[in-house]
Amino acid sequence: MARTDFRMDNQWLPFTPNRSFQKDPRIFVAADGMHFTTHDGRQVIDGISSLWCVGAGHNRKPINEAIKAQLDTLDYATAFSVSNDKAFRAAEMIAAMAPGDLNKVLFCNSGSEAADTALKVALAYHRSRGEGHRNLFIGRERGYHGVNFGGMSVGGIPANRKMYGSALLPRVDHLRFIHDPVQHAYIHNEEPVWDEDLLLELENRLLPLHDPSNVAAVIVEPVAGSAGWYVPPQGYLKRLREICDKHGILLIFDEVITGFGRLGTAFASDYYGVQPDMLNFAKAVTNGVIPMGGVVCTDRIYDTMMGAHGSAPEHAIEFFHGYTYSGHPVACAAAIATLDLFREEQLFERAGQMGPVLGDAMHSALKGLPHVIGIRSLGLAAAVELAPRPGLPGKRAFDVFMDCYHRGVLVRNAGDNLVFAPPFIVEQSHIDTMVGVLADAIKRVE
Ligand code: PXG
Repeated sequence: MARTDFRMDNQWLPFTPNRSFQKDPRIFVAADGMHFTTHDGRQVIDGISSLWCVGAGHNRKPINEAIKAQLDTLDYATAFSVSNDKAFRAAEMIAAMAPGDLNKVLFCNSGSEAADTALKVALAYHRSRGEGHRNLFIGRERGYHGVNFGGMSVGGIPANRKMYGSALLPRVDHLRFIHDPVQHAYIHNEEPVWDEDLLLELENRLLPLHDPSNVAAVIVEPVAGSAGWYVPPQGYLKRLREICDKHGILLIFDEVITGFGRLGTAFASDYYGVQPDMLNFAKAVTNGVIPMGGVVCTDRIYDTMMGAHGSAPEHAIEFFHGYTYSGHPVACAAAIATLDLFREEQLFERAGQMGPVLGDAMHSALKGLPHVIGIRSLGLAAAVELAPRPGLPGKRAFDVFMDCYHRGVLVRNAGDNLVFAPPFIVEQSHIDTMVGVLADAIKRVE
């Protein structure tokens, strides 16, 4: 049991097994660079950038200083019918980084809100064009777009459908998942080449079934992140773009994980050379320090929405949506400082360089170990998949996660995957420790 001088009776922990946590608490009290300090004074490597957020590492002075300065200048201003200078500047920087004509940023506060915002833009956009019948969404099995009802509906997480299925959006269908555990169990910084065309199903089954003229948008994560870092087949996203274009369907990339450097480029959209109509972001945009999310839309979407109201009085709101904290000045100050820091320290390039180092270490240390049935690395993230313990899916990976934590490494267990996605400042020595500790834990686990 931990030595704590605080009560632990009142926080109900999110996405956490609360009962086991109470028996063996894992509590951080400080962080710097690549490391946390725990409540009992130990150092733990943040092997997952605190769930894909902290690209620049912890406790970065330029970000902290920008936040402090913002608090002393403009702490908060409402976002509706007025705005603030930092929100315009942050939007300008994000639009400049985003590919092509993705130039219009709608701010929100999380990836979940970004998902719901993008789905609402899709409905409103089609309605503005006189195609209100386009109201069906297509997501993908095992997709994760957050916890709100829209994101859960287009997501493909079985536990969500089990628990909340009765309240999910009705007009949704799903693409097949993008994994072949036989042919492509091991992927090392490459795009797997499939014999089969995974998107034939969309063209030959889903679209004819629903009629393409009823489909508002397809939403996918370019690389399936929280499911356990699953990489799309070569050409998949390009072909998805072509199919959407052919049928007037909007394509939404959820880049909450892949956005801001994880693949060594600003966005996965750049990595794959495919531009969506909307791009969702969150997490690393502020280095995780202050909540922020958003959706970048094309000029075409924005112009259409504005044009549709050409005959409406000028005081009419064109998009009936927004959050109290959309474009919060403190979050925007954090975003501005974070994006400056990414550029000054060339951290995306660094993520691109360190990715193969992580991938090499994972493949060479873990392939062939007991229970290992797959390893996938791309960009600065890598996953090892374990065979599930019979009757107890996820338990083997959970045990490995706990073992690693106690030996000073924070890894992410996702189903029976263990995933590393370290800050971009990671060094070879951290990778050696992370992967060494993980390998030992896998050797020990039953
Ligand atoms: N979209 C994607 C692609 C995400 O990965 C969200 C939306 C939701 O974001 P918020 O900010 O509402 O949590 C996410 C969140 C994991 C893991 O294990 C990943 C996320 C959340 C929790 C765990 O990789 N991503």
